[in-house]
Amino acid sequence: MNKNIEATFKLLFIGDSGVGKSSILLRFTDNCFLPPEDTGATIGVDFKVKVQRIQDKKYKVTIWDTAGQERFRTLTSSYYRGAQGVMLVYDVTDRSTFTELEKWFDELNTFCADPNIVKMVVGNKIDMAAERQVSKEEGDTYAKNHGALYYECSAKTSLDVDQAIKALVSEIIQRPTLWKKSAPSSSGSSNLFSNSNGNTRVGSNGGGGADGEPFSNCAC
Ligand SMILES: Nc1nc2c(ncn2[C@@H]2O[C@H](COP(=O)(O)OP(=O)(O)O)[C@@H](O)[C@H]2O)c(=O)[nH]1
Ligand SMILES: [Mg+2]
Repeated sequence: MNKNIEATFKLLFIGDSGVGKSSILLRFTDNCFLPPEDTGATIGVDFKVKVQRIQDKKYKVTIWDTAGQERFRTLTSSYYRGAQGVMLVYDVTDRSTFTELEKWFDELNTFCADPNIVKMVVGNKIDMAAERQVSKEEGDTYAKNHGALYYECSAKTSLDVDQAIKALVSEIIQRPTLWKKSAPSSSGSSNLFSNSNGNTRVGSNGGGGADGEPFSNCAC
């Protein structure tokens, strides 16, 4: 399978606790949504892996999730290292999580200085339309002002989850300087295992590719 993989990308989620980062990840990789009482206990892996097909080419996408450290704002540089794409997630029904994006952008810019890294602001929980506190237009304008893509989605109904991640990966593909490097990165050791459907789990700190594929190697 690896012979057919064009490249391996590292994406990661940041944003306040409770906005739905782990739920988006689970929806994308396993196409399921856990009830609220199960999310805290069950979710909290380092990263998950999924092969994404774009224009007849296959890309291995490793998506990193926090195990709750964002609550204490203790994400470290190793979480960010080697990422080509970042999703800054907020909850459209909770304006404070939108306001807090400013701090997440600050942290991202501190740890990831590469101006080419693809950023995407994601408004989640759009299934709760009656409770919406941030309009699509406001989210879109905010993202544009920060040089980021913008998507809204619902991990619960699955609306636009795949589309958002696919758009992020497509944008990374458009920026080959982010990932077409000849030499392996020394910035992190990879410890990646995927099962037979190429679709899960296990990680260690640090970024990087796997199995001789092109390495993620951004300047962060
Ligand atoms: N209605 C709704 N609830 C969601 C959605 N995504 C996540 N949640 C709920 O929001 C809470 C926090 O989700 P979680 O994925 O743990 O957020 P994280 O802390 O950012 O990883 C949980 O109770 C989820 O069930 C969504 O799209 N719609
Ligand atoms: Mg989580």
